[in-house]
Amino acid sequence: MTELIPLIPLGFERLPEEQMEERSIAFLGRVRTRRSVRHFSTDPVPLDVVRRCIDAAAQAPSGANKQPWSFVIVSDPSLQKRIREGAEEEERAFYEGRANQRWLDDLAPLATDAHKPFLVDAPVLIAVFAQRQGTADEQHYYVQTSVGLACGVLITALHDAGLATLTHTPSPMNFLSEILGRPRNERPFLLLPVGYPVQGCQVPDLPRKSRAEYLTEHIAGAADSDAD
Ligand code: IYR
Repeated sequence: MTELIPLIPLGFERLPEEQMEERSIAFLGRVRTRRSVRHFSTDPVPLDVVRRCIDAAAQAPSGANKQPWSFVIVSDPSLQKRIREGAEEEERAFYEGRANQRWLDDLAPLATDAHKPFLVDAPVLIAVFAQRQGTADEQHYYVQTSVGLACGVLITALHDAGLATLTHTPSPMNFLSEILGRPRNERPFLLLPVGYPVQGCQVPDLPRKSRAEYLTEHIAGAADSDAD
């Protein structure tokens, strides 16, 4: 017999519309200031804050509530050095031929290259692993979507807490599983340097798309017009 999960009251507070406006405006203002940072100060960061942001990420929804993610905090210079070496080896292969010309052309304006000093400068790396779909005793669902959602919460929580991140995805990242001794059912998903930007840090002046470019609306009764 299937055992149903017991139900509990939701505990949802309806906010007055004015407060909803205020909060959404304030949140948008804060997330608008998030940028990927490639130049980190070596200053240490409060690890409890980092752990709490990971707790926030672990509240993300996931397929059948399997929560198919593992997070690893690395704040050990010798491990960070090995991770840098592993990443730079993959990145050299990427920039010297694995990437197609179109991809290299798209990256050229960002001036990225195979050097990854941020992997040792940042006081913390968070390695995120995705637990594979099917193992002998458990099946996972929508793994990429679930772990991606958790990572979205993670970078937003870290930013909101006053920390800078870089969503770094050297590919392939098998070296991470080896260095960190992860079980075989876990695939590396994302490597996230976390810290403070270096003094005087600069970022490329990247535009975001405008609402008209990313939002389509179908609203009952609304005039179909470009007027506003
Ligand atoms: N992983 C490489 C290349 C790279 C790829 C994308 I897509 C970017 O947005 C940025 C970089 C690197 O980290 O340099």
